[in-house]
Parts: sequence; structure tokens; C-alpha cells
Amino acid sequence: IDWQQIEQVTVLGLGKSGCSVLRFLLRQFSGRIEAGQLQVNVFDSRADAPGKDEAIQLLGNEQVICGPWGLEDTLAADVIVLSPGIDARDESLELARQAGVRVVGDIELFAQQVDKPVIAITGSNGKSTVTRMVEFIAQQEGIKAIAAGNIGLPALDALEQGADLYVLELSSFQLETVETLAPIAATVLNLSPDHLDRYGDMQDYAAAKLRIYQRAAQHVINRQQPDCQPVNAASGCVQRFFGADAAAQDFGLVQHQQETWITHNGRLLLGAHQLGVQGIHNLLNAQAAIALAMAADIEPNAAARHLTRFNGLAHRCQLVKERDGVKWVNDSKATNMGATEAAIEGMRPIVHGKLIVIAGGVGKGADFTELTTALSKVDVLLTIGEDGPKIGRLFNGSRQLNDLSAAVRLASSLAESGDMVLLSPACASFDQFANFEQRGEQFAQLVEACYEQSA
Ligand code: UMA
Ligand code: ADP
Repeated sequence: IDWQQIEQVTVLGLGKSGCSVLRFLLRQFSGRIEAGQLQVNVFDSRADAPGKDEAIQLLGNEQVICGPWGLEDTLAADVIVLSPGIDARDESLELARQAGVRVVGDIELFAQQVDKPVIAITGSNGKSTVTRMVEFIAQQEGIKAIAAGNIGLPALDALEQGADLYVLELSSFQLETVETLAPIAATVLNLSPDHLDRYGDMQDYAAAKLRIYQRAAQHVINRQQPDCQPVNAASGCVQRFFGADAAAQDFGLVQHQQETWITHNGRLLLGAHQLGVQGIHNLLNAQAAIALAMAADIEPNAAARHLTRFNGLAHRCQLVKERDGVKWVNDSKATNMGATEAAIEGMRPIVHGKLIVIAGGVGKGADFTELTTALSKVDVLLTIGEDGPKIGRLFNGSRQLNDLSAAVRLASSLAESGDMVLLSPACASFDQFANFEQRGEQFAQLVEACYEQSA
């Protein structure tokens, strides 16, 4: 973007990304903005947009519009900076694009400014875990690394803080508007149905994710998922592969003395027992993180050693209570089928009694039949939320409850020593909760309350 030529920027959305974009524009162009040479307008369809007060403070009342925008607004801009939560297929955006208006996101603005290496991570599941793993490995090596993007800290705010390595978690929405991002390494960890309310089909969703590979110097590739493979690679691009199979080259998994091990180039690198996170899916996450760190010149042996001290993230298969032989596991971050499938597959081998699963919420257009195989490994299924019944239909004898509290109480009355109760909703939370964090925290509190009452 040749900013000297730009006279009007329209920022759509006043959440975290939108506010970070406003702060960025004011940092970069305060002179031109004050002189009236560059006009910045911002829209948010919510009357009580989260960033409204900050935006008014930064831009003044006139420039901040909380209410719907129309074609005349999008056509008036030279550049539109779109928040990821806003559907880029919106007609007023489509027509503006056709009329020559540049439509970008915060990540593209970041890409045009950043002068330090970037590692970029996407996938349907595991993004946050791998992002934190890479950040942790790099920090342990003494590199000033910051994790940003979809993980919560807007990329432009991270840029303002300054780092020597940016580890970006990117969603398909963010990738839709990325053009020039050139990471030192990029990965699409895996693909399973998600966000199908925003995409025509899986191909559209995959195409958005695969954009991450476009200008990456190194590709970290899931060997076992053909739809995750980059469409093409520039000459000189280094490709490293990972997967749950045995592999003579790059990263694989083998059984050795009754334990699963990650191998690198055929040699044992890291045993499952040495990792603080459980399940095959986390071994794949570790492989990807080690492979990505190699692009920052970190030796696989060193990266693996650091990962032995990496404790998992909250709300991802997190043990929140163990009492009277019953394990309570919070996997509230499982907002799609792939995550719940991984949780059930990962937990089943370590549960000697019943596996009691609580699922349901907002299904985002998913066809849950793909969960049938995983659900066949479950002993009791309790469902909640608007799409709970869609999941319940796949399981003989499932029970739909009014809310999480009722589900926890019923689970508690059913659970005996050796059992596990796993909250892994396969759904978004916003029908009954503010977000997945609140759902997970409530779960932990409800579990505590059960034991307090019975004490
Ligand atoms: N808005 C509109 N019209 C719409 C939709 C939204 O005006 O049609 C407004 C909302 O009223 C709100 C603002 O846009 O005020 C919210 O913007 P946003 O939904 O793009 O969210 P941000 O607060 O900017 O947060 C975004 C990411 N959110 C989404 O992609 C939905 C955050 O990821 C990310 O952490 C943050 O940028 C910083 O980079 C969250 C997420 O849920 C965790 N991501 C999805 C996921 O992981 O599945 C993709
Ligand atoms: P994301 O940022 O992509 O949502 P997280 O690391 O936050 O990923 O994990 C989200 C959910 O997916 C959690 O329920 C977690 O247990 C599960 N999960 C993590 N890694 C994987 C993986 N590689 N494959 C499938 N599920 C995974």
C-alpha cells in the first residue's frame, strides 16, 4: 500500500483487531490525520462495540459509527481494513473490491511493516498449543519471541511491543486477506470441518488456510493429510514433514519399550512420557513446533529438551480435578468435531472405567455424523446447548440437559472411581456462555461445588 496516495481508510469492526489497527494508523500517520490529509472512519454493527470509547478518544465522535455500513461507505474508501469476524463475502465489500478498493486485514498491515522473522501457524486444531510451544522453545533459547494473532494479542500490538521473532497464530478468516506475509516457516497443522457457516464448503475453507504457504521459506507439512499439503512450493523452499506414522526422514512416531516416541530422521527424539501434554494430537503438535523452530536455527534436540518443560494450555484437555478416583477434564476449547475426536481418542486409552462426555453448544453448521466413530468409544454422553440434540442423536441413550450445571450434577452422580468426565463440546459456546474460557471456568467451579455439597 502506498500510504502517501491514500486519503481515506475505513476500518470495519471495533473489536481487538479494529482497535489495534486504529492505534497503528495513529502511530504511523498522526501528522497526516491531524492535517486532514488522511481520513480514518470506523464502523461496527454493534451499538455497544467493545472498542467504541477508545475509538472516539482516538478519532473523535464524527469518525466512529456504530451501526450498519452500506455500499456508499465502502466505495468511499481507498483502503478497507476488515476485522476477521466480518464476512468478506459481504456484498458492499465485494462491490468495493470490484471498484478497486483495497480490502486488507490487520495481518496484511503487519506483514507490510514487520522486519523481523515470522513463524506462521494455522490449522483447524492445535494452533494455540503449537504457537505457545514455538514461543516457549524460542524464549528458552534466549530469543525475544512473542506469540500473537488469533491467539489473542493483535499482531500490530505485538509489533509495537517489538520482538526478534513473531510467532503468529492465524485463522482462516485472517488468512483470507493476507497477501504479502513471507514467514520463515509456515504450517497448516490439520484440517477438519469448522466455520462452515462462513465457507461454501471444505474446499473454500482449506483454500483460505493454504494461503499461509504462499510466500513461506519453509513448509512444515502434515504428511498424513493430503488436503493440508501446499499447492506448490517455490524453488529453494525447504519442506519438513510430520505425522503419526513411522518415518525414516523428518518427524515420525514409533513405539519403543511400550512408549510412543517422536523420531527425527529415524532417531528417537522425545518420548510421550517426557511431555507435559497428553494424547497423540499433542505429539503431532510437538513435532510441528520442533520443525518450525528449525527455521529459526534451533536444533531439534534443544527444542525437544525445552518441550519437556512445556505445560499445556488451560481449557485444552486440562485436568481440573481428581477426587475419589474420578478425573474431571476441561476441554472447553474443543469448539469443533476434530478437537473432540482428538480428545476422546487421546483420553480413552488412559481411562480404565467409564468415559463420560459432556458436549454440545453452537455447531456452526457442522454435520456431526463424522463424530460417530469417536462417540462409539464413550460410555455416557450428556449434551447441552442448541445443537446438543444433533450430537445426542448419534449415541444410544444420550441425555440432553438444560445447562452445564445440570450436566455436571448428573455426571457427578454417575461417576465412580476409575471414571473420567470430559467436557469437550465439539461446539462454540456463545448460546450459553460469553466464550470458551467462561464455559471452562464454569465447569471447574461446578465440579468444585459438587464436592463441597457432598462434603
Ligand atoms: N462485527 C461487526 N459486524 C460483523 C461482525 C463483527 O461489526 O458482521 C464487529 C463486532 O461487533 C465486534 C467486532 O466486529 O465489535 C469484533 O471483531 P472480530 O469478531 O473480528 O473480533 P476481534 O475482537 O477483532 O478478535 C479477532 C479474532 N476474532 C475472530 O476472528 C472472530 C480473535 O480470535 C483474535 O484473537 C483477535 O482478532 C486478535 O487477533 C478469536 C476467535 O474466536 C479468539 N477466532 C476464531 C477461532 O479461533 O475459531 C477464528
Ligand atoms: P486452536 O488454537 O487451533 O483452537 P488449541 O491448541 O487451542 O487449538 O486446541 C483446541 C482444541 O483442539 C483443544 O480441545 C485441543 O485439545 C484440541 N487439539 C489440540 N491439538 C490438536 C490436534 N493436533 N489435532 C486435533 N485436536 C487438537
